[in-house]
Amino acid sequence: MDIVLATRNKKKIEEIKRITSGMAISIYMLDDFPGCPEVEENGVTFKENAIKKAVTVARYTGKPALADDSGLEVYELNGAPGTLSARYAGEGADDRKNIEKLLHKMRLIVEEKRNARFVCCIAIALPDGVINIFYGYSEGRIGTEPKGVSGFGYDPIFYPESHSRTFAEMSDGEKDAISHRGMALSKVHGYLRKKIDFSMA
Ligand code: ITT
Repeated sequence: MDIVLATRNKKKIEEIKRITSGMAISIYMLDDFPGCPEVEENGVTFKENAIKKAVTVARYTGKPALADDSGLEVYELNGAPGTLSARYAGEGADDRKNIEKLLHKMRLIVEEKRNARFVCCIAIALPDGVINIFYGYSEGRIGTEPKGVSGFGYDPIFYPESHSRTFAEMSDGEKDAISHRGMALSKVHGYLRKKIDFSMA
């Protein structure tokens, strides 16, 4: 099955390609379809944004499209940065600035209240209009300073539950095995297997 990845985030692309490498799919990039419209991510939920991105790309390309809308939710901050994770410190802000802003906002929050989770919502839109949604979550807590150099985004300050290293201190395989994206994509794997078995029956 052909699938177009409806994302321009290079780190996400790297992770999605890595995690789906054993799946029976041929992956296309947005760069393979110049002129594909950009999507304004103004949804209130991860699901709304993921659907918007996947549907826009499936319509334009005529191929199934997979979009990932994801982010970090800090419980004590009522779920912030949430859907604004990529631009928490402003439009065009980089990972370092976003982390700085979050650590500053959390400077008075004590250890026991620094719980957070990563959310990944994946939407697969088919050209005939059918949409499937898959969620993955990774629970953990936010540290007080960045640690590690792997991964991207908030990885250097996120300690997954029952781990004493941040995502950025883990190998790719270690992160994928417990990450929100890994969890959501393993559900995608199950869906694709059923779909392929069905089409061959
Ligand atoms: P696309 O919309 O093109 O996919 P984007 O970077 O704008 O790219 P999102 O709106 O879904 O994507 O924002 C995701 C942000 O959430 C990302 O930029 C990181 O700041 C954070 N994030 C998501 N997954 C993460 C992960 O595995 N590790 C660290 N941070 C992550």
